[in-house]
Amino acid sequence: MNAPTMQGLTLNEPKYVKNAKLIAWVAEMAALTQPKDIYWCDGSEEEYARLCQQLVDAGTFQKLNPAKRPNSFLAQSDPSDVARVEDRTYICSEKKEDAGPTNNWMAPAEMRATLAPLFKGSMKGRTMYVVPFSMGPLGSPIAHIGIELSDSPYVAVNMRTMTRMGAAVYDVLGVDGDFVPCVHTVGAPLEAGQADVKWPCNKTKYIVHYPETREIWSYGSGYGGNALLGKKCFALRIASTMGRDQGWLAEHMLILGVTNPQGKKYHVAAAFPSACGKTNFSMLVPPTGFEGWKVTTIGDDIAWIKPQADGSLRAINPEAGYFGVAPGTNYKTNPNCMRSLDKNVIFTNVALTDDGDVWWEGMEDDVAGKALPAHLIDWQGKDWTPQIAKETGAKAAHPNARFTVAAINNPALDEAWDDPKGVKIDAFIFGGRRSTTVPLVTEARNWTEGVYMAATMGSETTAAAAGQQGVVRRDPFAMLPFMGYNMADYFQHWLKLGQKLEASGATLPKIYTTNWFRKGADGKFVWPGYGENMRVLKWMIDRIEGANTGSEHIFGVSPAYADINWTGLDFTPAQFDTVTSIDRAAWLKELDLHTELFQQLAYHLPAELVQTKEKLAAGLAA
Ligand code: SAT
Ligand code: MN
Repeated sequence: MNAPTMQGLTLNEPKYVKNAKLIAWVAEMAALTQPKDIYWCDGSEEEYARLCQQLVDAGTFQKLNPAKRPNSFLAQSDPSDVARVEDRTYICSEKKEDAGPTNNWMAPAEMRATLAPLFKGSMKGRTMYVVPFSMGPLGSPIAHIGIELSDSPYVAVNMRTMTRMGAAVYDVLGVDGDFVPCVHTVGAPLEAGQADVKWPCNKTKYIVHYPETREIWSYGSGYGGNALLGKKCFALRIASTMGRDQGWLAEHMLILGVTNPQGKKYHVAAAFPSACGKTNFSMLVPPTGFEGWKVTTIGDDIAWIKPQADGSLRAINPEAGYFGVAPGTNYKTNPNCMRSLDKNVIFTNVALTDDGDVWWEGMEDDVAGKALPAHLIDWQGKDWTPQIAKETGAKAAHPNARFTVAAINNPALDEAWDDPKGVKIDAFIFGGRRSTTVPLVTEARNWTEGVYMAATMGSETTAAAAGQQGVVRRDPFAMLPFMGYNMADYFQHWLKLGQKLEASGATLPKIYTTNWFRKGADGKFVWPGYGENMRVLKWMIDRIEGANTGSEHIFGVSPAYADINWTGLDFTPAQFDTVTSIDRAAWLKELDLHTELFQQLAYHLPAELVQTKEKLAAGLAA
């Protein structure tokens, strides 16, 4: 068609693009944002290499030493653009109640009027990349398609790793297929003759979702979940509303397979807030004492879960790569991850070594007493030495520094990771980051109590979001920053789904809460975590198999010391007590915070949850 746009731009869409709605939308967005040209990504290897080289030439990427990290690059972002911006993220439903009290809201018409002048001409002097992607295996009944228009080649190459991106998406889309339109600009137009910067972005930022029309508009940031719109924006915020309307779940969950020595396999979906070790848990290496056990990764961050006719729940990972936190990752905490990062990686905001490799805080902790590098270039391009770090506290890598790597790099990748049917879920885990109060592991007695535990989960904030770190906030289902609609309606959606599955006679997945992060009197973590979490996982599987281990307390069922396999780990009953004990006074205060949350979410809050709270409170008082 090659329709000219207002600026005399030609769309130049490839012959295989036949979707009229898509072509018209690209023309409309080009007329609005006025890029200098339009480039349709095909997702090929050659294209990836070419765009990476272009990013090197522009100074955004540094090519790492190919002898150390083949085909890998380092990007250092603008220091003001390093994390998700929750206070700039909006759910623009027609009615405020539909966004709910936990989301920023603006009426769609008002937001459109706010964004129009910002997007007008926002891509001047830049190329608009048309990025076609499938969230989930191409053509899977659980998958959905999106098209991202972005003026950032960094976004285009990251999307190729993070999603099934490329020309094959147009075959699935066909002439009249549906897609979620995603528009992204860094908000830094180039006037004629103006030189570009390494990491263009804008002080003003808007991450906007229109759930009713299923659109995403992102302005001003080039980083992570603000800019890679398939991830949190589509796969969680928009998809959660699709799930509400269509009867399925879009969750902030890893999915792992765990196979016992007899070859029986289970699948677990686990929700943790950002930067609380989801990638580590999904790639867990069973420790000494668990010979013959195997853990395999289906996904590390997001799960789309659809109920089946037989009452089971089947899950896919909508993503195709990992955008994981680098600091703290090493051969001890996550050896599979370290091996995944051997080649073909984009690193963002880690430090550069003098021999052209990468480094981040914690990388040296795999071997006791290992020396720090004598000199690095830190994530802001400045000299870093152990001495400077000691004197100024300067971090070599930003605490939210990330790697972008394809799932196929992961040596622990599950053979079903790309199966369009997904995998059957046997258990859900909800894990917060709490220094106190919440015990190591608790099994809910029933679905409603499980939903209650997930709904009232609290967690200490991390560097994944801009703002203060380490303060406890309620983070229901680890979805607080990612909910596309009213949180109380979402609780109801979970309860209803459980009732529906139960009515079909199916065995519901068990629901657990965990807390790997309790601290002792010395302020240090007591539970060793990482691979040792297998010990807790095994107890859950024993329970799924019907073992009557553990004992019931006010909140559910937790293991006794003797119920856990301790072979190969020196962990005393006293230490176990520190991570499992229930402090009644602390829990009474905790329940007050649940009350506060329920007051905030009073509109549409399911009565079952209030009743559950009263039951727990009565148990505590007894
Ligand atoms: O920056 S992202 O939103 O993609 C990562 C995260 O917060 O989990
Ligand atoms: Mn996440």
